[in-house]
Amino acid sequence: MTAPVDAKPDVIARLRQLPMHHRWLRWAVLAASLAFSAASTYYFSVQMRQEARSRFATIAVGVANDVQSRIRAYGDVLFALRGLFDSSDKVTRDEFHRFAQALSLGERYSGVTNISFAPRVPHARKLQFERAVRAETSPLVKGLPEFAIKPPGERAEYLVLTYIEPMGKNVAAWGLDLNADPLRRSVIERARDTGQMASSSGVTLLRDSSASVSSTLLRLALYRGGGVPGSVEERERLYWGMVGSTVRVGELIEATLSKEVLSRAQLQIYEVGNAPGEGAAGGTLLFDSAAPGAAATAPAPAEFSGHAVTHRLAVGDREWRLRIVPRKDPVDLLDKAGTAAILAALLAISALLFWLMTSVAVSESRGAELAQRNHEGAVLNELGEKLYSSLTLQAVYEVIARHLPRLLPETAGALFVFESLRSSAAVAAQWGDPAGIGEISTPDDCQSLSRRLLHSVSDSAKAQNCRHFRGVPPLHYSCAPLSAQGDLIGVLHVQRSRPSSPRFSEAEMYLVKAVAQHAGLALANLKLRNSLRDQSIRDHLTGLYNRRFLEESLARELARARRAHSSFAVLMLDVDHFKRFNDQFGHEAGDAVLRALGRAIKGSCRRNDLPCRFGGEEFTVVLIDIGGKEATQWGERFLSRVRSLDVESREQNLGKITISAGVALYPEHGEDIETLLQAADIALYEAKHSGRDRLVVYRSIAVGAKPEGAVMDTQDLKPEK
Ligand code: GH3
Ligand code: MG
Ligand code: MG
Repeated sequence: MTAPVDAKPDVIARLRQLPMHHRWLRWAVLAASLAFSAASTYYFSVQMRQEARSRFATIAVGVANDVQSRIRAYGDVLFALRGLFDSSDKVTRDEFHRFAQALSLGERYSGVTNISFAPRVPHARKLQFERAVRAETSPLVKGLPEFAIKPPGERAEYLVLTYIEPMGKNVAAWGLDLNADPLRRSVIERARDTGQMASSSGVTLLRDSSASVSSTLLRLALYRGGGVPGSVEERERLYWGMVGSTVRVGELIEATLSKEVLSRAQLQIYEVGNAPGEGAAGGTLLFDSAAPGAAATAPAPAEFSGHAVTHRLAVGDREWRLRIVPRKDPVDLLDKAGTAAILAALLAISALLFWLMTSVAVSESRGAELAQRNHEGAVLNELGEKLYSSLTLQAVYEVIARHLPRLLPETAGALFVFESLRSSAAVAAQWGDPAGIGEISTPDDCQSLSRRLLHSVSDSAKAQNCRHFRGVPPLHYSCAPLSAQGDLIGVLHVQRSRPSSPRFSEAEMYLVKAVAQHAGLALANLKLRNSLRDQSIRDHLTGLYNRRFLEESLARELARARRAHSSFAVLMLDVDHFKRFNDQFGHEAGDAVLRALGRAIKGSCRRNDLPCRFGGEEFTVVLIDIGGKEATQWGERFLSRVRSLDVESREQNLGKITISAGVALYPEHGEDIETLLQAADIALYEAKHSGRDRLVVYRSIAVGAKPEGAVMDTQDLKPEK
């Protein structure tokens, strides 16, 4: 029985050691998984941005490459022109026209507004040169205004735009001295000195009245003898003219880049200057796809400028800086949705994990609770069994005191039991060291008794308290009434052994109630059993033991005396002329005499003696551990006590009562019950015959004390030894 009960706390302890018992664990796992979710989402979004950035960078590289190859193609036109002039002594206006026709400038080189040829004219040959041009008969010059070098004025040398293809809208520039304008002159000097293509951007053409149309001039020098001479001096000496072309930047871009590309990105082109301090960031804005009149698209939102890509391109001897900014978020909507989906999935997994861990923790705590309930159930069963098998009140109290600390750990308490109905209840059992326990003087002193219900207090400072405390009541306590067949017979009081302990749980209150019920029933059973036993061994009129009990007890006493070599006396008592009380005063009076004698006998006996009613008006008293002398003295004393009894019935005095007594001693007068009882009876008979109201010891007959007329009879009756 005890083994499984004691095994339970191990199960509870083991359950308490499981990892899920730690409440913080699932929170830690939740925090870790949330941190992991955030970190992964951040990592994915960074990856995605980088990918978007590199995707856009690829587009930008494409744009830069397209523009670069277009510009290279424009440069190639100039080199072809130089080839034309190098390969012939004189290139006529018609030949130049046919060359331009062959190139189909308008279709194949969009943005190129013209190609031109300008010979170097020293001041001395100015008039001669003008005359020669005016004398040209080519149909190309028919109807044109009269040729003259512009702007007017005398200069040491002129570089005169002579052939221009197509002439149409460019006629304003015919005859222009390129040396006259400082910007144009600087390109020419660079082209002359390097022999390479030189460029100047941000120029507004004469034909373009609107200043917002920016153009680039490309120039390539012509040297006598063809090719490019080896040194700067040679180049300055042999330089005789210049071929060039003019490119409108806006048109160039429109022809190069598709609308689709321009709708995805804003393109800005700056010319990077050569002036000191003019860094890459500076420069003249040549083109902006967002400027009105250009591609006429809205500028890229500022938030995407972080994705801007810059490329540098060589244009003649100058550099262009291309700035390409995305106009739409380069991060795909799908990618964004993907990141959000990853985040959502990770959060869902975190939540699921937390939920699972919480479920496991709850199951574990339920398991521990179940094991605890099992343990309590087993202890409660054991307590019940022990209570119901207890034979004495003391045993019941001991069972309570021993089991309650196991059933309700960290508690102290006491069992109050009423000694009889309407008396006060004293502490019958206690465990732990209950504080301030007093006494229950009236049922009103305990709330559980006045309400007949469990009274549980979780904060005695705020509750209506019981009055059975000495001083301040404990902070948490519970009282349960003990009842038996509807009568309140006591109280089970339980309190926390330490004030810091938690209040009583529902389960603990249930246990207090259950123990009180068990204890009440056990005490009631015990009382019932005791009263039944009393009924079977006692005579109900006098309250003395009956004859059956006398015979049983005498057998026990005989065995004990034999073992202990001790002695005892058997006294047979008989009321003298008892019939007279009945006859004279009625049966009730006889009963009153018997009751009075019963009280007197009980009052004269010690705890271990056996006072019995043998039957009718005869009594037997067994005096334990006593010799003949003391037994005689006791008998004489008792006879005189009876003489002085004053018994009344129906307010009538019954007069003097006397009794006769016969005494037999163990071991002198017999060693078995029958012999001893017979000997005492013979002695009693002798007492009656010798005059009543006296005591006769059996031996005295045997020895021959010879009471009148009885000697022969008694000798005949004397039991064999
Ligand atoms: P003696 O001195 O010789 O003993 O005379 P006695 O009258 O006492 O003796 P006896 O045996 O003749 O009478 C006993 C009477 O006791 C007979 C019976 O009616 C009466 N008696 C027996 N038991 C009870 C009882 O429980 N109550 C009452 N009232 N009378 C009883
Ligand atoms: Mg009698
Ligand atoms: Mg009698």
